[in-house]
Amino acid sequence: MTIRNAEVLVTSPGRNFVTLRITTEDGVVGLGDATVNGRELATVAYLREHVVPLLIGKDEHNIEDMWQFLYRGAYWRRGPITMAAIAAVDIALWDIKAKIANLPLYQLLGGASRIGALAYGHASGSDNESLFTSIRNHVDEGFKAIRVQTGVPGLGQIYGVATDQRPGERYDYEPAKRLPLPAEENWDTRAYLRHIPSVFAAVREEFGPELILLHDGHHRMTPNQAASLGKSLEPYDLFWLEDCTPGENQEGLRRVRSQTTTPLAIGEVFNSIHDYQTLITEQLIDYVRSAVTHTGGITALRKLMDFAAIYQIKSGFHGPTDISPVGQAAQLHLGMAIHNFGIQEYMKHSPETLEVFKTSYTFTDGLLHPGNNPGLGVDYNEELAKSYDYTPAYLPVNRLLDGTVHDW
Ligand code: KDG
Ligand code: MG
Repeated sequence: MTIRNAEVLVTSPGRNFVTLRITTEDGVVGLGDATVNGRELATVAYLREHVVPLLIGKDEHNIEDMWQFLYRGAYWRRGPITMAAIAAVDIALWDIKAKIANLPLYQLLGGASRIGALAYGHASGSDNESLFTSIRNHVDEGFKAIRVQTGVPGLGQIYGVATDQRPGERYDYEPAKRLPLPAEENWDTRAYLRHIPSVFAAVREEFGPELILLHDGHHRMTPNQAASLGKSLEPYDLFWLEDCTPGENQEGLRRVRSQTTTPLAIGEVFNSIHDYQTLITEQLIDYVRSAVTHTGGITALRKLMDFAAIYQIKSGFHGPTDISPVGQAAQLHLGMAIHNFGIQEYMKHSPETLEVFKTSYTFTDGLLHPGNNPGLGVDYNEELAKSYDYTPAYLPVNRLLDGTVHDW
């Protein structure tokens, strides 16, 4: 019952991923995800230099003890790099435990609380016509819930808007560009606020009241602006408005909450339960956006969701393509088991990525299911992975029209 080996694997099948592979003396292999988009080599170094030496010879079964050892033992707590490194260890150990039990991981977390996890896809368009095509593509694929992002007249490339899709094409949006310097985008919040309600009005007019719609504000508004947007979107019955304002200012959400009944989701850049303390205890949000990868793994995210459950707050785990298939599988198992599951973000990985990471999760009639293979249900094709060299990539930087750096 000891860990024999732990390796940090980096691959780039279209985009970068950092994977931790732990092997026990008995030859059981567990995988964990430590990908932090645009800062990948920081988690590689943290794991290789500071964590892997601590794992060798330890009992793979003592997951809680290992979590506390890595969190409290480092003295320097929290932060995306530390918490992604801890997450990778935690996910890999849960994978191993479930494989030894010969059960899919969700069975160890309490069993299935539902037949599948309601998933939302990303649709976007530079104008309404191309947005409608993208929404139709997602509906045709079976999505019952769709995030809607749109271009804003007068602005160029902005967050969440992919190259316009043609009918039947795969939606493909990778904001981290493989460039020596970050791309720079322009932003004008007033133009955005003027435009967005008309887009949701047009989408409801075209697609009717049933389709579940979501929107991501991507941290760009002040609490007052966010309150105004939330109010103006109320007639269009959003499932949520995400990251309407930067979440570090937890008190700022009081202003938003008091002004609008549009449901709010926050937390993809958080990495600890403590980042949510005010938001949860004062019921200032409706959905927790953390990813298992960036929040210290299954052990930590399950505690966070139990805390949220007391306040009727549900999950909406972050699932863009920068969460690897390993991280996505881990949060699907958790989402199957917890009572307060809400929705799962599902941005499909590229075919190249899914050849490196063989997954057992399925998507049918709008629902994701983690599959019933023992463990997470993900295999890593090392030979193929080695053929995709790490390539530096940066997320964009956002500037207001006068050149001031703004939240991206
Ligand atoms: O790496 C940044 C992305 O994960 C983020 O921009 C995606 O906001 C995002 C979302 O809601 O998926
Ligand atoms: Mg987001």
